[in-house]
Amino acid sequence: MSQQNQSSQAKNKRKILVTCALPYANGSIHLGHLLEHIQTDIWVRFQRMRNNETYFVCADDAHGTPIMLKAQELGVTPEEMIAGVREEHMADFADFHISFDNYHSTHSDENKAFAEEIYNRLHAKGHIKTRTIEQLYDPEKGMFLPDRFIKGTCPKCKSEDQNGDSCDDCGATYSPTEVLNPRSAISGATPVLKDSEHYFFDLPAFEQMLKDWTRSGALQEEMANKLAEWFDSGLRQWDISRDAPYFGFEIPNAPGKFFYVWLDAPIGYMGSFKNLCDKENINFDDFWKLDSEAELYHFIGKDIIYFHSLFWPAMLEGAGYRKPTAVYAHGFVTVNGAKMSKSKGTFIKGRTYLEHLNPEYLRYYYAAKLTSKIDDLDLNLEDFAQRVNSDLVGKVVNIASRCASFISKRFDGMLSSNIDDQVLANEVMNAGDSIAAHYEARDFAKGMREIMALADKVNEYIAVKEPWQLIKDESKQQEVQDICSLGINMFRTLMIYLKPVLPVLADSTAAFLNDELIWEGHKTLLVDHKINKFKALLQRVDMDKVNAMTEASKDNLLSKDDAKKPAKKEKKAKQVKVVDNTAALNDPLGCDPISEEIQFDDFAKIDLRIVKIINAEHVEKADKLLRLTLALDSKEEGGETRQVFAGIKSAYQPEDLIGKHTVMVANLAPRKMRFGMSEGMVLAAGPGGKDLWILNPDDGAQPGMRVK
Ligand code: NOT
Ligand code: ZN
Repeated sequence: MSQQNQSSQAKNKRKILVTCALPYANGSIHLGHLLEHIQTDIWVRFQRMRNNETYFVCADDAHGTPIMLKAQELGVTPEEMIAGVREEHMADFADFHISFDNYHSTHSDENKAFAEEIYNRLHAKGHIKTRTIEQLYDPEKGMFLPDRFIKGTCPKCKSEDQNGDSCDDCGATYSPTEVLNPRSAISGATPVLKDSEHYFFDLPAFEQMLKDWTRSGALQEEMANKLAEWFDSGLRQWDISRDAPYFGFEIPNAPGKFFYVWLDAPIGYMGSFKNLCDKENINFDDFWKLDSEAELYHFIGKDIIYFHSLFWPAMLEGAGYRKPTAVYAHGFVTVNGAKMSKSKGTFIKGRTYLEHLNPEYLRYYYAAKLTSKIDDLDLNLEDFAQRVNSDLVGKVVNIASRCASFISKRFDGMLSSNIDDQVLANEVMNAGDSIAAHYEARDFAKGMREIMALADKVNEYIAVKEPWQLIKDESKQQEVQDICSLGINMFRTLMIYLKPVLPVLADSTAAFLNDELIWEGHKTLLVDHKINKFKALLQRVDMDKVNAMTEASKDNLLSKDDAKKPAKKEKKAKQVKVVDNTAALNDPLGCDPISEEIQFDDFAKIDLRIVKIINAEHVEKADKLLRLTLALDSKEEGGETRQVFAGIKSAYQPEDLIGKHTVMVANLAPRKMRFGMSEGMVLAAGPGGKDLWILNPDDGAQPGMRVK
């Protein structure tokens, strides 16, 4: 790098501090937490690759009543319990390659000092108010009860054994004092009302500042809209104190009163960073003082927006610290289209995943689906396997495996000094800026799509050139070396782009190529360069292992709650013969053509559509199946298409089907078959064999029509 270049880089070097939400110290890390940690880690690794001075800190959120009670239940001190959980969390994150610079605890000296300092400053400025409130108290246990520790009868529908603040049966929400026949979930005693003086943070005093900050670009659009609603309904003072016994920090000059866990949780970001600064001689104030030019980002889940976009900036402002540059919220993870469920085995712990699958698969899948929006993200396990196999194994690593053996066997591991196709090389090299912009904007899905489109082009180039044919011709040896060298180079450039997502694959690639894969390397090619022998870089995702993981999740997560619930009565299914047996034929393993009775609601969920068969072909080694390509609308090109395997070979030759119309189930979850993904199901009527009927184009039904 030229000197000029170096100094302009130093000038542009940003100082960035990044956090993700602090996991509670009483539970295991699951795939929901990991969405956030992976998202943040990718962004951080990208910033580091761009030579920005970047720090990534997190901690366990160690305070509060649930943690105190859990420790009692286990017969250990809260300190012992949180120490053990922190070790477990750190190991889980490390194994998913989350590259924290520091992982601390909110139960730390640093955090205590900041919590007291911030509170004292707010107090001095008159932002702390006190007021006596009446609350439910467990006389046996001798403690005030948080809402979730009160059980009783719903005041609206009279359903028994409901929560202190909401009813699972009728969905009503209410105040814990309205619950009928209330009892303490801890001791079973009947709670009594008792007075206590509480400390409040005067949030309404910060309304104007918060409104300005909301419009400063610090928040995603959806979040700013949510805030506008909160402003409309009026800000309220925030109760920041809890009475002893409580596991937390005692409030200065308020014996027996403790900071509510949510007060010192965000301060935990500062505490963890201070702990890092002291270890590594970093200037804390550069990042937190009022006029700091450093950037501060919090990555969080959508459920805790309120704390990060109202309380936290107001506390910082009131205490004379800088506010976050931005708060980035993401949605929740669903698995196979539904909320993670213990009974289905889709409530998957990080550790259980690691026992069965490579963490980089999940990093890639999340990256391929993450946008800058707050939408939920579905981890469809079949799609997960299919996507990782087709993109990473089938596209990216495939480039290296197609080219590497020729280079090592025939050319002594040397890459050529000729560039066989400069246009292709330029296209791949020039994509760096656009891919970087997608990373910066947290639009990882777009970035991954762009990278995979380039991988497709490189594979196409190799397929057209057919080096495996040329190698047989003595006079074409140079050409083979040139083609395979370009292939290896393009693989290298793509791996530079993927390095924030796939740090381990990038490391093995670096070792294979004798190159460090720094970001700037995307602008250059390796010529006359020696590489090492190629070893398999990535295994395909094995669906058996995915299934073993969900099986294992069914066992290890059976909680007390699940055990208590009566098993759902198995409805005796009345069996009805289906008219059409395409479903059975569609599955090469043979599936039961008899199905159970369904309700109207189940039927209404089925999206039946008229589609046009735009291609049909034989499937090698399948005696019943045809591979169909279906157009879901009547557009000539560019419309939505689906691949479906249909068991209608007994009735049709592929060429007879092209141009015909049929009805398909358009919202069936994609399913991986031995021959590829089947993205729906087509319906045909008839007894089977030669007699299976579909629609003719002149029947009047047009593609895109819904079937009523
Ligand atoms: N432990 C909390 C949770 O919802 C997150 C705390 C994040 C830190 O899991 N805080 N703030 N503000
Ligand atoms: Zn109710």
